Amino acid sequence: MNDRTTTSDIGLIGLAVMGQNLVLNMADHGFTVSVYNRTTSKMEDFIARCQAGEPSAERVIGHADLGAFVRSIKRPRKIVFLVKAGAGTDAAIAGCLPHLESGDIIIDGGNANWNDTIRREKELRAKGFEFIGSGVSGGELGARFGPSLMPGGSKKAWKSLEPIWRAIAAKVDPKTGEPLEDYAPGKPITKGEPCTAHIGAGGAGHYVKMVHNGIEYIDMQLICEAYMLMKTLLGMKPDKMSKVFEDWNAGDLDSYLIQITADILQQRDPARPKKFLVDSVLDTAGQKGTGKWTSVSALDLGIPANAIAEAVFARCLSALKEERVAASKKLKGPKDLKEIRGKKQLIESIHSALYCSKICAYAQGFQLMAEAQKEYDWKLDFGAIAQIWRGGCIIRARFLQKITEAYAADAELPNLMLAPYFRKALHKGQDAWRKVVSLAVRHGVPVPAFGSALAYYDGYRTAVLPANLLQAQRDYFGAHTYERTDEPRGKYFHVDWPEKDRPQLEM
Ligand code: NBP
Repeated sequence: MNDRTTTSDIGLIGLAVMGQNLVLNMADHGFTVSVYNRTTSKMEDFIARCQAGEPSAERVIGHADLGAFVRSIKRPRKIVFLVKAGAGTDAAIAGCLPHLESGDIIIDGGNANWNDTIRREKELRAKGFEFIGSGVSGGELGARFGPSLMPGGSKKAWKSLEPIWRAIAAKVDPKTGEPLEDYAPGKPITKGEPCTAHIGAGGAGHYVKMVHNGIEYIDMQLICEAYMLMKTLLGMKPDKMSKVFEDWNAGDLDSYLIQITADILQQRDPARPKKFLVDSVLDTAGQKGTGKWTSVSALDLGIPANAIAEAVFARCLSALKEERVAASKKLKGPKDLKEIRGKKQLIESIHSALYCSKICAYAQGFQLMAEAQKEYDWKLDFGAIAQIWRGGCIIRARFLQKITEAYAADAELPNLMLAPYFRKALHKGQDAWRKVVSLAVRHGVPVPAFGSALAYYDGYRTAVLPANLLQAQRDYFGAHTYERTDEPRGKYFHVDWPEKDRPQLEM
């Protein structure tokens, strides 16, 4: 594409939406970036687009030849891969390896499964290369103007990548945690605290990105349930609900997802301008797998991330559109319902239900990461993780500052719900939260995320659960043994159940 002999600061392979935007972000911050794409015409189109209107175009160097691309980068080379996760990443890395030299650093910025990242790191380390698996969050706009970046890998490799990652990451005000978002092409934000930090070794970065996405699933589902309640129980139109979300965005629910919900609900349908677009969007949600991975990991590690899993199942249920339509004609809901009064009060209660459920959802995500760090021998800094999520990413929210503060006050916090700020919020909101869930149940409105978050709260605060009976059942049919309330933990007993008089046997 060009024959410049410049040595670039970094290289990037994969010029789809994320790659293109990350390249422009790096170039805006003064880094020279060599770029390569499997399909050369896409690279050429991108270079042409840069030259037609991007202020930093001169720092973007296109290459059609992979060897020339690699040779154009300063050593030790840093090469970011932003290609389709899974087999695409393996193939792209394999194609590049013959051109690399020992000590070069491969950075996978795709949505890799952390198990793949652990495997790739081991394989590449054995061949003499460094490997960083970095979560990149914030979609297209985040990549362009400041993503949240979650890198995992060796400290040595991170040291080399750090100046670039810190420069291009989203920035927040260090005191308030508010995102600094006034960034235009060619005029990047250089002040503020960057939303990136070394997460840990191996797959830690991609694991934390995965949990971020799991939380994103539940955050979105909770908002959708609030919308469903206002629509179904109160008959509110999208523009009226938009106003409610806008009001909420000025308070403790202030977040990117609440803001875009307010925007979405105002949007008219271009095809039918008298209608709101949201009413024309089919109610089936897609998914790419990171919510499922989070739930599978929670099941593997034995962590009760039930609300996160429920958000994944809610998408699965939404996908059964034809079945639901057929069932809606056959399965009856509750009858003789009274008209709902006290609209303003119910909206306030829905706000409380949303906020309390959100606290539970984050508590689950952080509890999961705490277990994962034990399992995979990582050292995660939960305050720093919340800090990284304050800007750039999809779940950015004022709320995250409170999580950072909670872990700053107690780094060993066993559960976020126990931090004084969140405990107080749960105590204050729980009556309204219970009212909303019972009203929804009474009226047959599905609120799986509100309900499962409440079950988590109640389960976690219950000193004696019915698992005594459950364990007895297990011992009855499978001799699985049980521990006793009046004996130290770790001593196991079994009884021959049908013969009631038999003495207990200590195992
Ligand atoms: P896609 O995930 O759609 O991937 C397209 C890119 O992968 C193209 O450049 C394509 O090259 C390249 N590619 C494929 Br497919 N197979 C390849 C192979 N075997 N060898 C080399 N290149 C190959 O792009 P995206 O949406 O920009 O996402 C990039 C990564 O970032 C993904 O892992 C994604 O999960 C992650 N991510 C995406 C978002 C988002 O909002 N989109 C957010 C955060 C993270 P081609 O042009 O020759 O087909």
